[in-house]
Amino acid sequence: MDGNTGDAEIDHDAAVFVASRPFQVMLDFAAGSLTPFSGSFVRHLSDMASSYEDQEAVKKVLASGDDPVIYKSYYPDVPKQPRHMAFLTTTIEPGTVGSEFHMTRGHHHYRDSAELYVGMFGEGIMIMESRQGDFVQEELVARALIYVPPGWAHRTVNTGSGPLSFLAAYFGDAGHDYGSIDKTGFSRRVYRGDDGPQVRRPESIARAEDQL
Ligand code: S6P
Ligand code: ZN
Repeated sequence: MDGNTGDAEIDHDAAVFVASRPFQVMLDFAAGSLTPFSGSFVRHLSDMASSYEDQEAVKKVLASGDDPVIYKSYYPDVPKQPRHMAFLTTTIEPGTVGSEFHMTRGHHHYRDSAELYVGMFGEGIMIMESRQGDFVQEELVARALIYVPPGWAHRTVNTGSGPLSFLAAYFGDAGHDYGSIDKTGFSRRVYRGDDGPQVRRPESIARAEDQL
């Protein structure tokens, strides 16, 4: 058996496996970024205006000419293929839109698969909801690991007074389904309350349920 090709002779997945080489990047625990990174994206309020409950508050901010950065992500070049592991850092700026804390857009993965979150700095809450409607919230702080099982939509919310930064690792071929969350939203939202963050059903949903 040829040492260079022997595995390929018995690896029936080889046709879909994109070869790549090991690499190292540095996690910047102060800036919440990767060095070096291959790509990055920024989501401004206008990129996710419909995600927030208080549409009057969204319109007011955007009409003032402001379009604040809500979060920024950095990622390395990992093939979007089975058996690879993609990862990226995200830093959410502090603040609220109306009384709802800054948050990520939130998504399911097209291919239901697990994801691991690692808190780097700041204070936040991750809300997660299964396709069956089960809801779980977990605190995301420095050194917290949050395991998101396959089939659970997830959104991260910055409830602190400074930036919230974390690393997330997921399957290369997981894909991101934003459409279903854009359409139905999560059953709970995270609001600034007098005594700290409140995770509760939006008023509109609570009212509709009261009438049932
Ligand atoms: C990727 C993982 C996170 C988010 C990031 C931005 O699967 O869950 O890295 O991509 O926090 O959130 P979103 O909802 O805009 O992708
Ligand atoms: Zn994800």
